[in-house]
Amino acid sequence: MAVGMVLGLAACHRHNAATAVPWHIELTTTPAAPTVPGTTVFKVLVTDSAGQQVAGAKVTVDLIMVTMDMGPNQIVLQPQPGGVYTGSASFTMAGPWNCKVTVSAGGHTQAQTFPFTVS
Ligand SMILES: [Cu+2]
Repeated sequence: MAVGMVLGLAACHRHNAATAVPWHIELTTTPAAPTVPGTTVFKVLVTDSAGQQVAGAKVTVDLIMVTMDMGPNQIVLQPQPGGVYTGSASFTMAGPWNCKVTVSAGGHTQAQTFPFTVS
């Protein structure tokens, strides 16, 4: 008796970029605990689901205060070697913030939010 195998999931969705989604988005900041006043450096590493670096992406970071509307505060990160993107910005108030990282490449856009407490 033949045993049927269903392999359809692996090919269910393709994008132009030769990267397997979903991506893994990793954010590190310097300093790790941001302060006001102060400048925070944002470093984002993007890898695909196969562990390969995602280069040539547009990466933005939106700083969104959780407890009130502080207005838009978005930076566009600059590409570095190795699927890394960096930039710097300043938080405008102490308290709870969300850093929304948005990555776009090859027709795929993926966002991830990282919470920070700014002191
Ligand atoms: Cu505020």
